Amino acid sequence: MKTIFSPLHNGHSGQLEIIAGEIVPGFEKASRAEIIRARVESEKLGPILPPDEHDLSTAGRIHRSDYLAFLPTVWTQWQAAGRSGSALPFTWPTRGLRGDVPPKAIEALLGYYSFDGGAPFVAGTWDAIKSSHDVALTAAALVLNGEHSAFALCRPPGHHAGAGFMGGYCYINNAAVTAEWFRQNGATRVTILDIDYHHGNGTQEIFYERADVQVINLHGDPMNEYPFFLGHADEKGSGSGTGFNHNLPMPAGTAWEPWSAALDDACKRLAEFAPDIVVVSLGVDTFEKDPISQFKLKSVDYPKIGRKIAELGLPTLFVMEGGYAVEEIGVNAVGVLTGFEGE
Ligand code: Q9C
Ligand code: ZN
Repeated sequence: MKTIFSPLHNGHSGQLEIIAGEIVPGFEKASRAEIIRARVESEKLGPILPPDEHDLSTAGRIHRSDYLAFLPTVWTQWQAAGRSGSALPFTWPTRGLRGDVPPKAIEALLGYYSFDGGAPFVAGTWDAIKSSHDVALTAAALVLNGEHSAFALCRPPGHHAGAGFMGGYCYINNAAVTAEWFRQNGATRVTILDIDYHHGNGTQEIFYERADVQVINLHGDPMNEYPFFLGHADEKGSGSGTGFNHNLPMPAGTAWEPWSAALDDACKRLAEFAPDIVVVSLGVDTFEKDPISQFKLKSVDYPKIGRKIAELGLPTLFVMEGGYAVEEIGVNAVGVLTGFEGE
């Protein structure tokens, strides 16, 4: 399996976040991608190739054009306002406020285009976002051109980003862009199978009214887990998309047995849909030692996940999402891929 990777992700580093009332270094850090890349090498998964440049036309079909135009300007606007540190919002247009009037001040625009304070900008953030997008589309092209699978080693991740907002470390929804690109380039049906610990709220929103892209999510129950405000089992799609969104929320403490039963359920629904291509939103924050998550999967479980996905027998694109136990992130993420290849 080929891996697509760009070192430009490294410019998106040094961010801070507030968690449990404390300011801490961001969990979504550059070493995550570097450690996965090193594991791809040491496991001899296959060649590691740089991305080709792709324009934002496909992203423009799933994201709002004003949102996409805003992202490359954030750091410049932040600096022009005399700020330093990380560009972060602290005001959001929730119920009772005007969410229909884009403001002018940069800190207000950041709130207008986000659903939380979890997507900071530093100087290299836009170049990292764009490189992650290019990584995803370059890997997608490998699969469309006949490779059975490919690994998009994306950083930053994407699945929390919706049509018009960022959040949860995500800016452009890389997996959603590839699904749309597959649809534009000959695939009739695509499934996005999201196995990140957190519900992929952005992906769900983007495809919620569509019957051509099935979205299946396995995740921590949003009653008690981020992103809290989407991801319940009764969200099944709307309009012609009704029946094409599947949520499988699970409680804190979920270990391999119930989690893999949910994956079997997901694979059954996926097989019934019979997509031409599967896009896996690959998060390994389901790991027992993940610092911000509550599931109990072990390193030996990740190859079993890959094997179950391989049994579908479909062309598969793996798109990297979350996973914050940095020490084991390479073993776990690449474990899924080697499991898929049957090693
Ligand atoms: N201070 C992914 O796994 N943290 N994202 C809230 C707000 C939420 C996880 C941060 C964790 C987001 C791609
Ligand atoms: Zn996650």
